[in-house]
Amino acid sequence: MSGEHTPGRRDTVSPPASFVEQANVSPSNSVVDAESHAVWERAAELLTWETPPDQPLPDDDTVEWYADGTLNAAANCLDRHLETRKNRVAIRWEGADGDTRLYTYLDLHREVNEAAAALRELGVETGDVVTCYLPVIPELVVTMLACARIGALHNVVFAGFSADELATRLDRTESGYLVTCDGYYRRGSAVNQLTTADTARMSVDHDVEPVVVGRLDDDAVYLGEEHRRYETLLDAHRNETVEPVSRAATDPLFVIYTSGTTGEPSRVTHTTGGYLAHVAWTGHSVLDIKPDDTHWCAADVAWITGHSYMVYAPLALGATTLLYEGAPDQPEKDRMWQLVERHRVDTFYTASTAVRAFMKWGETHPESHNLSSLRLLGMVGEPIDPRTWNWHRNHVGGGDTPVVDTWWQTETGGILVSTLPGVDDMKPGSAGPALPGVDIAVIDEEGEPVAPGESGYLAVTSPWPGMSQSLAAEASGANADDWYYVTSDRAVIDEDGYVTFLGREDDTVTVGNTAFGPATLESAIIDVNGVAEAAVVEANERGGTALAYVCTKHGKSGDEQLRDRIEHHVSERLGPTARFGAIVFIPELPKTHSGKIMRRLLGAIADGDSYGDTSALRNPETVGEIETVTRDE
Ligand code: 6R9
Repeated sequence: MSGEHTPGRRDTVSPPASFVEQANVSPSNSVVDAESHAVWERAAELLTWETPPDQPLPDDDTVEWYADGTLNAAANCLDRHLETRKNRVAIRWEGADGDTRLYTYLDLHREVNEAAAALRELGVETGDVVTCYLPVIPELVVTMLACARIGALHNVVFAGFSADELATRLDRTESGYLVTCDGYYRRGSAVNQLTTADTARMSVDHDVEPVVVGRLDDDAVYLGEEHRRYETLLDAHRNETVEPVSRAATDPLFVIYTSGTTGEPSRVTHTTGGYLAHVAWTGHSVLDIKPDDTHWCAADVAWITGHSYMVYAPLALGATTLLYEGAPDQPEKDRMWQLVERHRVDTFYTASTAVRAFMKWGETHPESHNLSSLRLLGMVGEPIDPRTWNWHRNHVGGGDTPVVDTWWQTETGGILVSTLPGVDDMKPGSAGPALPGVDIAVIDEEGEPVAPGESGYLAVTSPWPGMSQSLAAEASGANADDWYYVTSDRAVIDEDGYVTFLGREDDTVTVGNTAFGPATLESAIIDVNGVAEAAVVEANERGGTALAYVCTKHGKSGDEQLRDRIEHHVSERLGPTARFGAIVFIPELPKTHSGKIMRRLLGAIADGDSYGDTSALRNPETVGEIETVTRDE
C-alpha cells in the first residue's frame, strides 16, 4: 500500500461563536475530554430506562452494553414525550405527489399503539421478524415503532428492490409478516408494489402474512382475499393501547442488510439499549438536534442512515423529523430548498453524493430560497472533496454554518468519526477525529498502526454502544486489549487525529505502481472548474488503466479543453503516474438508493463484464448511455 499520494495539509475552519454558544456540546462540556466510560454513561442518560444500567460495560471482558438495563425503544421515542410535548409535531411528511401530513407525538403514539395491537392480532410475538417493504411514508415509521413496542424485530427492505431481493430477505430472516402497500409514486408515475411483493411472497418456502397500506388508493381496489388492509386492521383496534414490552438493553431491536454496493449484502442486527443510546447521543452531540428543531435527514428510511437519523435519534430526542418521499429534482431542481424554506429546517443531513448533485445543478437553486433557518449541515456515505464541502457551506449554509462530515457504517449503528460542531475546528475534505469515547487507528496489513500521513485501513480499536450484535459477540470472545474492528475503508490520519477517507479497499485503483483510493483521484478531478462529479475505476480489459467518469456542472458533455485541464490538474496534484486511460463524460453517475456511487458497475461496464446484482441502483435508466459512451472511448 506504499506510495500513495495522500492529501496534504488542510485549511481549518472554526465553528462560529454564535453556534458554539448554543451547541448541545461545547468546549466547556465535561464530556469533551472524558474517559470513554463517562461519555457512554452520559449517552445512556439521554434515555428513559425501566431499569437504569449500573454502568456502560460489565467489569469482566464481556462486551454487553448497559447489560443490566431494561427499556423499550418505542416508549423512548413516544410515551416519554407525552407529558411535556404531546401536541408537538413528531413527523412532517411530504409525499412524492405533493400530499402532506403532520403527526403530533400524540397522533403517532395512538397510531403506533393501534398498529402494535394489529400486529399482535396477526400473531406477531416478541422476537418475530416483521418485514417492511414500503416507501418513505409515515406508515413505515409507525410499523417500525409498533414492532419495537412489542419487541418484534423490523426488517426494512428498500421499496425499489426487486422481488428476488425481497424474497432473499424474507427467506434469510424467516420473516412470517410483510407490511407493504398497493403502490407508490416514483418520478411522477405510479409503481405497482403489491405485485412485486406477492411474487416475492410466493417464492419463499414459508407462509408470509401480507398487510397492505393503501398508498395510491384508500380502498386499495386490487387486494386479494389473503391481503389484510392496514387501515382496516387499525380501525379494528381504535384507541387501544399496548403496554410497551420491557426489553433487555442487549435484546435485538431490528435487522438490516448492508447496502451491497460492493459485495454480497450481509445481515446486521442492532441491540435495543446500545444502539438507541448511541444514535440519541450522536444526534445530540454531532447533529446538535434540539427538541424544538425540525431535523431533516434526506435519505431513505431503508438505509441505516434513515433508521438512525430519520427515525430513532430525532424521535428519541423529541424533535420533529421531516420525511420526504420524493426525488430531489422533482418537480424541479430546487425541490430540496423549497422544503427547507417551507418547513424552516434547522439541521439538514444528507448523502455527500447528493450534495455533489446539488452542486452540479447550480447555486441558483438554493439561492432562490430563504435557507436562513439552517443551523447545521451534515454529510454521510462517501468521502467528500473540499470543493463540494465549501460549495455546500457557502451556497446552502450561508457561508458560516458548521458542516459535519460523519463517518460510520451499517455495522457501527451510528456515527463514530466526525467533528463535534460546537467544539472542533473543521477541515474541509477530512471527516474529523474519532468522537469522544471512540478509539480508532489507521493500520497496515499486519495490523500495526501507520504513521500520521501514511495510508492504511481504518480500525476501531475498542467497543462502542452502537456496535452490531455480532461485533459485540466477537469482542466478547476476545481479550479486550487485542480486539479491534478493521473496516474496509482506506484512510489517512493526520497529526491532529483527523481522518481523511480514501475510499473502500475493493474500489482501490492502481495506476502505474501506485495504489490510489478512488477519493484521492476523484477529489482532484472535482477540483477542476466545470466538473461536478467523478468516479474512477480500474479497467482491467484496457491494460489495467484507470477510467475516469466525469459529470460536468450542468450535465453537459465536456470538451477537449476540459479533458486537458483535468489531465493537467490531476498530474500536477498527484504526480505523473496519476494518468487515466480515458476520461468519459456522462450525464449522471450510477448511484444506489443510499446515494453511493456504484463503482463496481462502472468497472463492469468498462471491462464488458456481467453487471451482477444492480437492483440497489436508483437510476438504472442511465446505464444504457454509460455503455454507449464507454464503448466509443
Ligand atoms: C452510514 C453508511 C458504509 C460505508 C463506509 C464508507 C462509506 C460512510 C462516510 C464514508 C467517507 C464518510 N462512508 N460515511 N466514507 N466519509 N463520511 O453509509 O453506512 O451504507 O453501511 O456504508 O460508507 O466506505 O464503510 P453504509
